[in-house]
Amino acid sequence: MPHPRIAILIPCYNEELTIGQVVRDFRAEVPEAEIYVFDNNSTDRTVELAREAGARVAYERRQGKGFVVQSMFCQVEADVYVMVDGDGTYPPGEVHKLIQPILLGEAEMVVGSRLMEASDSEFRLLNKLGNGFFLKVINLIFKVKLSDVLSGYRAFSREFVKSIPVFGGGFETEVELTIKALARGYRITELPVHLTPRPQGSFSKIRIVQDGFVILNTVLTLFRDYKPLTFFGGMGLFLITLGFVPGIVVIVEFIKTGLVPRLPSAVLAVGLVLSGMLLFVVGLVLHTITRRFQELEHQLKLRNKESDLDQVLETR
Ligand SMILES: Nc1nc2c(ncn2[C@@H]2O[C@H](COP(=O)(O)OP(=O)(O)OP(=O)(O)O)[C@@H](O)[C@H]2O)c(=O)[nH]1
Ligand SMILES: [Mg+2]
Repeated sequence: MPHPRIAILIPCYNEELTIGQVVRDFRAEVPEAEIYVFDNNSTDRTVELAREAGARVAYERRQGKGFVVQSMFCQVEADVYVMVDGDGTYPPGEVHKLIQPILLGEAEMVVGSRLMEASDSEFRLLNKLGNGFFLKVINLIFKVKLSDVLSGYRAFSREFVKSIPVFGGGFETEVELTIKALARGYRITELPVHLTPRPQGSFSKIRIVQDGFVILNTVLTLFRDYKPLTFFGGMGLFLITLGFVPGIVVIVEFIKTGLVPRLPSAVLAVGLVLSGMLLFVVGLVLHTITRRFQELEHQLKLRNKESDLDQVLETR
C-alpha cells in the first residue's frame, strides 16, 4: 500500500479526564491518521475536549461499547483501522508495531496483548481472573494459543472490518471479534503492550459480574454456532456415557439371568442414551449446515476480492 489511509477509532463514554491527551498522543504518533472519537451519550466534556484535541466526533445513541464498534466499522472508510480505549490505559507509542503486520498483509487483526510474558501490565485482580478464564475456554474450543481475548487495543485490515458481522452491544464485543476472526480463518497476531491503570478520578465502565455473564453467554453462543458438532456432540457423548452407568448393570443381569428386574434403571439408561444420540444428530446436522455456509462465505469473499481488484485496475 503506497499511501494507506489510517483511522484511529476511540469509543468513549465519559472520559473527559483522559480523552484530550489520548487524541493528542495518537496525533503525535501517527500525524497522517484520521482520529475518530465515537461518543456514546457522554454527560461530561468528552466531546468538547476530543474536538479541541483535533478528533472527528461521531455519535452513537445505543448505549454500549459493542454498538459503537458496529457503527465505527460501518461508517469509517480506511485501509487500516486501530481501535483503542479513551481511558489512556494503552500506550500510544505501540501503535506502529500494531499497524505493521496489517500493512505488510501478514495479519487481518493485530491484538495488543496485555498478558504476554513481555508485557508488564497493571491489572485489577478480577479482570485478570476473568480474562484468564475466557482465554482458557476459547483456546480449548478453537485449539489456539492466544494470550489476551479482551484487549481493547487492536488493529484491523479493511477486509476484516468490512466483512466481520458484530452484533454484541456491550463489552462482549472483544471476544466476539476474536472468536469470529478465528472461525473465519483470519490471521490474528498478538504483540505485547503494557497496560497502565486509569488515572485517579477516572472510572471503569465495566461491571465485573454483569458484563462477565454477558461475555460468558457470548462465548457459549458462538461455541454453539461455530462448533456445533463439538458442542452438541460433546453433550450427547456425555449423556450416552451417563446412560451406560445404569445400563451396564441391566445388561450384565440380563446376560446372566435372561431377566430385566431393574426396570427403572433400564428405562433411565434408554432415556439417557436416546437423548444423547438426539443431541449428537443435532450436532451433525448443524455441522453440515455450518460447513456449507463457510464454503459460501469463502466464495463470497473471493468474489469481493475479485471485484475490488477490478475496481483498482479500472481506476488506474
Ligand atoms: N462509546 C462507548 N464507549 C464505552 C462504553 N462503555 C465503555 N466505553 C469505552 O470503552 C473503553 C473501555 O472501557 P473501560 O471502562 O476502560 O473498560 P476496560 O478497559 O475493560 O476496563 P478498565 O480500563 O479497567 O476500566 C473506554 O474508552 C470507554 O470509554 C459505552 O457504553 N459507550
Ligand atoms: Mg480501559
